[in-house]
Amino acid sequence: MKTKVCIIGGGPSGLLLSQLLHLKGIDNVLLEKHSREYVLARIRAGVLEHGFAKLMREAQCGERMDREGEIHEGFFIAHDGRMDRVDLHKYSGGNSVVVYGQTELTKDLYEARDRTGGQVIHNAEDVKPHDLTSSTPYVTYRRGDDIERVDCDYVIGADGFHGVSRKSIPKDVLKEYEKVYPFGWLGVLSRTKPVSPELIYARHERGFALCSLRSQVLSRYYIQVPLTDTVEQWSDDAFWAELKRRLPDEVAARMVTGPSIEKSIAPLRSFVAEPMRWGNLFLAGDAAHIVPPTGARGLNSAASDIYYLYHALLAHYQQGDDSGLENYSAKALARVWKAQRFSWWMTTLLHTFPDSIEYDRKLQQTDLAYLFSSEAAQRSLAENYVGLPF
Ligand code: FAS
Ligand code: PHB
Repeated sequence: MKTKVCIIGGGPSGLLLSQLLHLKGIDNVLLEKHSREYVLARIRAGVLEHGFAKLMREAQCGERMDREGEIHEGFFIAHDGRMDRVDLHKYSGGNSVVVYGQTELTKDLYEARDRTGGQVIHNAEDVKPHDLTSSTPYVTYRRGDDIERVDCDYVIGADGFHGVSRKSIPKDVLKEYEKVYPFGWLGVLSRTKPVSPELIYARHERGFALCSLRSQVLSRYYIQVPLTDTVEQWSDDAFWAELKRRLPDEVAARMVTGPSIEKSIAPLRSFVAEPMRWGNLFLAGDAAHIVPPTGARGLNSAASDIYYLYHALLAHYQQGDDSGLENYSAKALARVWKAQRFSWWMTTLLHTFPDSIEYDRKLQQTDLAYLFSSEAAQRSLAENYVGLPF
């Protein structure tokens, strides 16, 4: 088959770009290696920057997000036996974030693609991009015994950290930067009333904890665990007991516990691949960069990639202007690295590091004391958390 843009990966990055391009009449085909059920079974991000929410509305996919999502104008940091609130609205010049699960957002994007006759091909196996530096790139994939081919102008690698796209860039061209953290997050989803109307990030000597939510009847909690831990080692009771130990007494006392409906451990890493373009291949989202989820930048870093790619492809097809495509990698990476910095800072501030010394712990306490004594510091945190401009 022939199309203008072939998108590899049916996660939020690929789907959002596919829908945005479609609405502007730019023909595209999306290849996803798994079934839709498999993709939608993954529990991931929960906080959307205002820029991401705006893109969802522009893609005509924001209606349920606006109806069911929650606008959050602040969050708490629990530390040293106290709770301090970060006023996002005040310190970001009136912005906020939307709390709405990535699973729901991905569902909305799939439904939009269905509604608009999108060409989304699931269970596309052995997807392989070819001739990426030629003017006639193409992508092959296997459906059962048949090898199918998609001829296109551009290939978008939105296939996540483990995808095929980044690996299609020659090793002597690609530069990878990685930082692996010596711990992971054990996450639990439970049909319980959230312990707090706003998120609580907790720094505790036993380890980091996070109280988040998906709705007023669906809570999402995390605790920092050693990389050697497995989900099987953590009963629900053990999880709830440890979470409470890391929270202020008054929060722990009102915690509503219940059976976990999802429980998983995610390792924490910071990762960036440069460049994000090679020939007519453009990387977007987790295919090019990963952050520890502490600053809620993962999914949101994908948003600016999609925004830049969408406008660059629009300029190419509508005005013959290729400046956006030429500048994509540099422009996307400039914002990606700022999200990397913020995520690293939040992670370093709030987690306990196995090899830390007393001096490090004093610095963490001082960083928090400075944060809540300085409007400038809170403005910096707030502008990063609600999302730097695209
Ligand atoms: P995705 O990985 O979501 O999607 C890529 C898609 O490509 C997948 O559907 C995959 O099946 C498909 N694919 C892969 N290889 C392919 C191939 N060869 N051919 C075809 N298709 C292929 N971010 C936050 O902001 N907050 C969080 O709390 C948070 N928690 C996370 C927990 C986990 C366990 C993980 C892994 C990530 C988490 N993230 C979080 C980050 C996450 O939300 C990503 O930023 C987001 O999924 C990025 O979306 P995509 O770029 O679309 O990549
Ligand atoms: C979540 O709700 O899953 C979530 C929220 C904020 C984060 C990370 C995860 O920083």
